[in-house]
Amino acid sequence: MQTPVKHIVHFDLDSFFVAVEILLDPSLKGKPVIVGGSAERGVVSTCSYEARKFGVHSAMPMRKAMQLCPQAIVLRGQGSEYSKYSRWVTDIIAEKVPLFEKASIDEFYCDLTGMDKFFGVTKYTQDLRNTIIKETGLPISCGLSTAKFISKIATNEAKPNGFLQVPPGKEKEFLWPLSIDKINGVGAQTSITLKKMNLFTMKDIALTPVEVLESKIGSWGRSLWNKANGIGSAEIVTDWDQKSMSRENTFHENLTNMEELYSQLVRLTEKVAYDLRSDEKLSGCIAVKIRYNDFETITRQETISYTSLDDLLIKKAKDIFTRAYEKGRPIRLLGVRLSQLIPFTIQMELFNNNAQKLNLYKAVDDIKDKFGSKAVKKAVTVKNKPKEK
Ligand code: TTP
Ligand code: MG
Repeated sequence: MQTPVKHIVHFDLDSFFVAVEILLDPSLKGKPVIVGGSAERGVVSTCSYEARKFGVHSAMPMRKAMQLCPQAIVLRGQGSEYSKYSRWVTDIIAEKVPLFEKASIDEFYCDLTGMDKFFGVTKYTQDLRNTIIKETGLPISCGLSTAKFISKIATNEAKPNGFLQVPPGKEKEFLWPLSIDKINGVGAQTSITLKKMNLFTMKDIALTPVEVLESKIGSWGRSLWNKANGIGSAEIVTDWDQKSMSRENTFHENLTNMEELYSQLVRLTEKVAYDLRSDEKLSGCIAVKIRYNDFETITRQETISYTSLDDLLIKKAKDIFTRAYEKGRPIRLLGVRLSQLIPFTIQMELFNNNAQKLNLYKAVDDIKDKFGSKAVKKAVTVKNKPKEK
């Protein structure tokens, strides 16, 4: 039996952080705008399409961006607003599409297979895109095809503010003229290797024996060859919002001392934040679990701006704990759980002075990887260390 054709839409907001800034200050519209860190040490988070004309792009050092486009308006960014709009778009999609995956702060895959029986998938996609634009005011582009990677490329080709459909059977027609650099995962090094082999377009890849590709670029060769031939996954990860990460600790002796409890909370949050960064995720929800000595257990959670930074998570964990804990009552277990996880495919934390913080945490993570988690601790967790079971 032939597998039915899949209909996969990929959505990605256009110059997302800047688009939010424009909603907050419409006078920025049409101007070269950069969201990023300081001119000395920061990098560009993103920029408006007007600034892109000057060659500015994400992850470029701010110093270079300012040389290329000195007239640009530079903003430091506001994480909580971006999280709010990201959630708004997620809610609109969730209401209209049962099978969808949030692939990053501003991109989504939706499986519309089956809906073609009731509505045209093209019309459904266009209507959904228009609804997002109308309700939130944010420009968004999308691509519709039979596989995730083709739809993502179609979105990029449609940007800014466009829609591109690659109908079933037309995959090669669309893919073959494209440069290999348009394929997600072809890094700078692979690109050089392939170009040395005189392979420049997807057609060149498709017409090269797969064994030759494998011998030059390893296992990635087959996956690239498959892509060039229009073969790719259409599987939507639907349980992305049910996954969570947690750390908890049962104490030898029940605790009532606030300082000790706070220091335990910091330790647990540090550990789970480390897990989060190791898994290259951001979290949008934090929960604190308290088990009293009589085994009564309470869990309180709070939605937060997407983050992977220790200090923001620790602050929230402490807030939640302080509100939930009945002071003086002995505690036998504490836990911290992070949920609403989204891939950290972007350097989301790079606004304000977060780049430096993230680098610091990453450096600490590296030491923990090398020497174990006990190697580095914050001062507060060293001072008050209760016995663990
Ligand atoms: P992208 O979707 O990659 O970029 P974009 O939305 O700004 O522009 P477009 O999609 O139209 O090309 O990333 C989404 C947001 O993630 C972006 O607005 C800012 C943030 N980001 C960073 O902070 N650092 C980065 O290196 C990248 C790529 C994105
Ligand atoms: Mg985007």
